[in-house]
Amino acid sequence: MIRTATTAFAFAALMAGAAFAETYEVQMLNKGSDNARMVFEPAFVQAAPGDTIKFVATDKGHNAETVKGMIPEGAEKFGGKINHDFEVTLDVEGVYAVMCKPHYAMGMVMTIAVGDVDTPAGFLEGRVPKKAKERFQAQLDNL
Ligand SMILES: [Cu+2]
Repeated sequence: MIRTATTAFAFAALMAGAAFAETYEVQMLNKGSDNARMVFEPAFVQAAPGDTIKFVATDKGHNAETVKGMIPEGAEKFGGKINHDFEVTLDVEGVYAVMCKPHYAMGMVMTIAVGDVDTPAGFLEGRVPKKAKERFQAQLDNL
């Protein structure tokens, strides 16, 4: 009886751990595996609330930060320093647009979806550079 209870507890703890422990690595690159210039790889991450995104400064000269007005209501903006790894844990469900500040106009952007969500209405209607908009659109096609 005691053994059964212990096993059940251990199993429950394991499942809880699995549900909360995901960390997704996103590299900041001068050139992606498809030869595109200035990219986050992967450019789209489907996460769950409580998951962590780790931005890795594989190449120099990049950072990762949220795009103003393009994060879920109630979520906090985030941002890392250029040339530094940076990680953030996301608890609020929704769609987060992330850019590299020096290369935003070159389209260095990526999208994080937290939870089972759709593209918010008017998400790309703000001031978004042409190349960034094209890439956001492609990333949002994953939803
Ligand atoms: Cu960059």
